[in-house]
Amino acid sequence: MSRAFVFDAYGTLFAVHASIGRHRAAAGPDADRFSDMWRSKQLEYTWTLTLAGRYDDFWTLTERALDFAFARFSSVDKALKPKLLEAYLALDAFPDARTALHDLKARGDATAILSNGSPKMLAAAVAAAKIDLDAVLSVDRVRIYKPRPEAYALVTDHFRLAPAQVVFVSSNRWDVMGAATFGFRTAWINRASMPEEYGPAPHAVLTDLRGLMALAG
Ligand code: LAC
Repeated sequence: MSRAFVFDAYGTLFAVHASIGRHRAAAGPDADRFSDMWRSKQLEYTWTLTLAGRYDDFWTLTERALDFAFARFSSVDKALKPKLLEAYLALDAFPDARTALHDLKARGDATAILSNGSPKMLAAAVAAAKIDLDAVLSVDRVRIYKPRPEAYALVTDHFRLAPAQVVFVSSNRWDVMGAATFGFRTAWINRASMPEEYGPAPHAVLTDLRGLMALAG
């Protein structure tokens, strides 16, 4: 095996807003802003804790961010908390995820997840989505969040590959930046037509995972 395709989990393979999607009617008119706040606080906590030299696992931060969103949007009923957390453990995979993973593996490339998610969260998400990968790597092993290089090094250590033999796939532009800084080839899955930021440009910018086979063909 001379190449690995490594995927970010949340937002790339799994739809982070699917949790609120299942409870949209109950959440009310602020549902989307509430979900955006939940996601942005979840990420912010990973960055600020890592900068401060601290670590709490991603499930703890996911719950803490959800508590913040409830405090910020009083219109959303706090009784939804256990249901939203339960749904977060079994998020929908994007429709293109299973096919992309299958096709890459069939061609002989290794496939993996590298995620900030805790091992418990990732095992639950992979099982619920019925996807198959060669490795599911969590930053929990090093207790430092992406985009720190120690997190991306979990991939090269696991597969014993040089960074240039890894194609890192993420819908999070900041994650693509971290992966490129580490030396990975990068594919930014820009599902939401977001503007370019950070630089230098990723090796590929795709609207979904279907273009990955052509990229590496
Ligand atoms: C992850 C988050 C950051 O899966 O999307 O690592």
